[in-house]
This record gives sequence, structure tokens and C-alpha cells, in this order.
Amino acid sequence: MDLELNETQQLIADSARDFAARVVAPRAAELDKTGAFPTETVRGLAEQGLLGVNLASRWGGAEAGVVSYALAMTEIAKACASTAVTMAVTNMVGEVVQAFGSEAQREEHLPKLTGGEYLTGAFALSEPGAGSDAAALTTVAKKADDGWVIDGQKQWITNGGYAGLFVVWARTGGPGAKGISTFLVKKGTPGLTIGRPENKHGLRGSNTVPLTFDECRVPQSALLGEEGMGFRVAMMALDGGRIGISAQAIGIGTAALEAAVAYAKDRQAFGRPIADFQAIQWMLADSRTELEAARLLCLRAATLKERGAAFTREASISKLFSSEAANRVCNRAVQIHGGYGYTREFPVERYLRDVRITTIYEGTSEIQRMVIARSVLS
Ligand code: COS
Repeated sequence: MDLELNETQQLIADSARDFAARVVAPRAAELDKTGAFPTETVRGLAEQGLLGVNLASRWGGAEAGVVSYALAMTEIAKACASTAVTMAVTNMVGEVVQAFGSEAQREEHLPKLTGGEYLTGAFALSEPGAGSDAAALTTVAKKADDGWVIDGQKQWITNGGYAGLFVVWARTGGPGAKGISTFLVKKGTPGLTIGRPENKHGLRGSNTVPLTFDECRVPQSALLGEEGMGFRVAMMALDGGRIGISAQAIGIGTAALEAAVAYAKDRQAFGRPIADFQAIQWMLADSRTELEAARLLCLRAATLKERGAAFTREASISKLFSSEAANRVCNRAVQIHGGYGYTREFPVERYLRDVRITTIYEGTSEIQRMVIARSVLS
């Protein structure tokens, strides 16, 4: 792995950092407070090429690779974790269509995803009764004369209320992983109802909804990839998505560490800045070390994906370590702030709420350990 960024990666990281500072960060506290969706910011992300960082330029993507994507994700998450997850899922949907879609599907959907016409994409795999055990999903798609009819419920669908395109997994065959297929469903398709947004602990500026499919008819051309290969499509997409969440966690953790450093230098106790005390210094040192390790794991997984090498295990290792480390880092940042860190006056309180989900979504820490353990034992 090359530890030096190339010109493209540096350019993407710099422009994402600049956009994050100018546009994303100033709105973060307000989004958290009001739960508003960052529509204008998402349009800005599209203009910056950040809704399709790893997509080909002929589809409107930045064609900048997976490492660039991870770097950009970290920069946006450092400014606003809610905006970052909105961006992450849209990139993930674009990559699924690019990797598994027909030429016609790519042509129809990718420019609208990268250009912001769809605003966002949504990834509809989880269900009320099937999260970690994704192969147990019960939404069905039945063949009809002119296409498919989808019935069922989806849960925890990020961007669902603002997505122009949904990637939907449904059962088209028998039980288990082999009976699942993937469909592309456009917003406004009759039979698709968007539920009420969840009232979440963190990421309050992101949109998370349940979906109901009630005799939702889609044409034959909505089938993505071959019938029955849906579970593999989901797993491969999640492998990539886990690199994104790892990068997001690193961004939130970095913001928390920077806030803790600034506070520790400023806050006086016992006649001197608390940064003079070893107890505080060791917390800062541990946080810096863990974030640095997380960054290297994340860039390693991204590099493997970019080269076309196997990266399932490395993505899980990166996601597991980064998300758990970032939770520790945010916790320490609150501790360093003392009582002030527990109030909404200081951003570390938001970082701690926002970072919490990173050990849960796109595969819990327990699922990552399962993937890693299987690989260790194989
Ligand atoms: N890439 C490609 N194919 C994969 C894969 C991957 N990363 N992981 C599994 N598969 C394939 C397997 O090779 C197998 O195919 P064959 O039957 O042809 O050999 C098939 O998929 C079934 O795999 P497996 O038996 O491992 O499935 P399990 O039901 O045991 O599930 C885990 C495996 C736990 C890894 C999976 O269910 C998972 O990742 N769950 C978490 C889901 C998640 O992250 N949800 C978050 C919400 S989505 S936003």
C-alpha cells in the first residue's frame, strides 16, 4: 500500500475538506437540532462530484477511486455525520448499479444519481424481522406478465424519504440466500409507501424511514443482475459500504479529538490548562493513536478494493476497528469537556450521539467479527 496520496486523491481530499468547511460544517448543528434534511448541501455534493466518487466519468462520476472516496467521506463526516451518511448511501447505490446493472440501467439511473436529479439513492435490504440475518428477508417479488409485483416491508432505510431510486431486495425463489433478487424501484412507483421518519438518538439530519410495498408493480427491466443473485449483490455492496462507514467513523472521531485538544488547551484547572495534566494527555494520545490505526486499516481496505483484489475481510476489520475506536475517542472527548461536554453547547455531545450508530449499521460489530472469524478459520 502506498502511504503517499497521489494527485487525484489529494485533490479530492482537499476539495472535500474545503466544501465541508464552507458548506457542510456551518449547517451541522442546525440539522441536528431541527432534523431538517440537507437538500441544498446534497445538491452541492453532486456539483463537487461527491455523489459518485468511484463512478466512471461517463456516468457523471468523479472516477477518482475508492481511496479518494474514503478520504472524501472522512472530510464530510468530520463536518457533519448526517450529511456524510446521506452521501455514503448514494455512492453505494451508484456503485451497485455500475457493478451489476445492464448498460440500459446504468444509462438510465447513474447520471441522475451522480448529478443530483434523484437527490439521493436508498438501499432497501433490512426488514423489521431481518437485519443481521439478511438472508431471512421476507419481502417477495412475484412474476407478473409484464414484470414483477413486490410485497413486503423494509426498515431503517437511510435517505428513503428523499431518494429518487431504491435498490430493493426481495425473495423471488425458495428460502435462504439463493432465493433473493435485486430490483431498481423508482420513487413514486404506485404501491411504494414511505413511512414516518425515525426519531433517532443521533444522525438527526439524516433521513431513516420504513418502506411498505403493497402490490408494487415494476417492469422486467427493474431486475438488477440475474434472478437469484441478490444476496451476493447485497454482500458485495455492503463490503464496499463498510469502507465508507469506517471512513465516516474516522471523520467523526477526528472532529471529536480536535475539539478535545482545543478545549484542553483552553480550560484551566488547578492554575493551569488541563492539557498540562498527564491524565488528559494520555487520553489525547490514545485517541490520536487509534484514529491513525483506523485510517491505515481503512485505506488498506480501500486500496484492495480499488485494485480489484478481495477485500471482504479487510473491510470488516476496518469497519470494526474504526467504529469502536471512534466511539472511544468521542467518549474521551466528552470526558475531557467535563460537564460542558454533556450539554448541547459543545459539539462533542453531538459527535458522541452521531458516532454511536457506526458500530450498528452496515453490519454490527458482531457481524464484522463473524465475517473476520470465518476468514480466520477457513
Ligand atoms: N461477497 C460475495 N459473496 C458473498 C459474501 C461477500 N462478502 N458474503 C457471502 N457471500 C455469498 C456466499 O459465498 C454464499 O454464496 P454460495 O451459497 O454461492 O456459496 C452466499 O452469499 C451466502 O453466504 P453465507 O452462507 O455466508 O450467508 P449467511 O446467511 O451466513 O450471512 C453474513 C452471512 C452474516 C455475513 C451476512 O448475513 C451479513 O453480512 N449480515 C449483515 C447484514 C448487514 O450488514 N446489514 C446491515 C444493514 S444493510 S444497510
